Amino acid sequence: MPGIVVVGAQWGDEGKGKVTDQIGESVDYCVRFSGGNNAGHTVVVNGDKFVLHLLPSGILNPGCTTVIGNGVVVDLDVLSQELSELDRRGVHVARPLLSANAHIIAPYHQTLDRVTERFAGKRKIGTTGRGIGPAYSDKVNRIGLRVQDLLDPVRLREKIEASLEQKNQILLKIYNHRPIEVDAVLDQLLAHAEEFAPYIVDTGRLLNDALDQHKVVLFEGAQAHHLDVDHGTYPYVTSSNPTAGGACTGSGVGPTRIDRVVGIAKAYTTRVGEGPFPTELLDADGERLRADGGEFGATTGRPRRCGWFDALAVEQAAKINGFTDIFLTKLDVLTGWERIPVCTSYDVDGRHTDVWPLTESQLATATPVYEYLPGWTEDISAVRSFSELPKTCQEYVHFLEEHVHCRISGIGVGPGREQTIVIH
Ligand code: 2SA
Ligand code: GDP
Ligand code: MG
Repeated sequence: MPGIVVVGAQWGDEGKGKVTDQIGESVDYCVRFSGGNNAGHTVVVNGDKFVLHLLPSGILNPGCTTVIGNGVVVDLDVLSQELSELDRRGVHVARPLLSANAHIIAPYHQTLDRVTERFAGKRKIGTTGRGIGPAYSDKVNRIGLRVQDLLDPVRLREKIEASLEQKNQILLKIYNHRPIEVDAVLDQLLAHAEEFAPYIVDTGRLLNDALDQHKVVLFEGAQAHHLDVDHGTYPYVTSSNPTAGGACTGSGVGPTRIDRVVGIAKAYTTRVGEGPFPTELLDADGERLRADGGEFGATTGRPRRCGWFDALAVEQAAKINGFTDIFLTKLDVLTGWERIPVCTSYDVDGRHTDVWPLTESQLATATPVYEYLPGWTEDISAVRSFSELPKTCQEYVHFLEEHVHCRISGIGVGPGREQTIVIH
């Protein structure tokens, strides 16, 4: 199984970091292919908690080479700080290899992200404010800065000048923001040139060579299916393709190299930021899920919106991403509910549907229709085999499998690496 893709099946924070780290014990390369430091991937090793933003979650496994692919947008300050922080905690890791074609998040991208959100009023997206959207929009507009530009300061300066010519007009005329100086940006970026230059490589060739040698390469998704700019709940999405196809374009390997696509789904649903969320609970039940699951943003600390498992949302993700299997996380969080609702269809304008709605307007009016499953009270966090789970808990898992049309191959029963049930 040399090429494995791990992607989120809902709206993010499903526990991709934990699963990637856990599978990472047996992989040679771990690759981030989309997003940037908007991601917050939590890994708990022997009780020590690490929250990774740009570093691939395989970094804590000795022997795993980490790669930041061309599809990622890189904040050099954050990358440098993340590495120093690990060092400070006594965790000495090999630096990630950086794609020469990955784009750089410049300070003006962050400024634009924040002012745009501030002035958007009720049209705001609820971004992480990390400059992700503006950096990707420069990439598509062909005025972006790339990691390889660190190797050519003259070219880098020209690109910053070109970009700022446009940005400063927008900032001044629309947001009444003072102009940003070319030199300040150039100095801030070049301060990292020496540090990262030896690690800038053609990561596409490197990964293809590794796959030719039957090495195991894991492509780690950030965010999730329903935050994908093409397939997600547009416009309330991130600006990249966190879906499985993005693993190919965002790292430079062809679809023929991918053998397995693992969807990570939480046993309930959460979302952070604005946008539709049919099964959201705005009552005490939602608060209980948030408290029991510790549902707060791993990057911004924002409280996550919580709701019941939405089988239509995960079934759609399974289909579009071609999941070979699903890893169901945080099942332990559902312990203690007398009955657990699962959304198996929507009522859309008086019409019943069991597939994901076609349009934004239909999704906006979709009302969830629930089926109720019996809960369990036993603590399952120390369970390591499926047959030891309470009967009703096993039934819950089988019910989800049936409704998302995909096999569940693993279950998370706690944040620790070892708190995992593998189903053969
Ligand atoms: P952006 O910043 O432009 O990517 O925001 C656009 C939307 O994407 C959502 N988004 C996320 N949703 C869940 N988790 C993410 N990572 C952090 C975490 C989030 C945090 O692990 O908790 O700490 O707040 C993430 N990153 C982006 C975002 O909420 C917008 O809806
Ligand atoms: P990611 O962005 O998908 O990597 O997920 P986050 O790290 O943002 O959020 C997932 C949270 O759930 C983290 O705090 C993890 O430590 C935690 N977690 C992951 N899997 C499990 C699980 O099976 N049970 C419990 N209780 N917590 C889990
Ligand atoms: Mg997260």
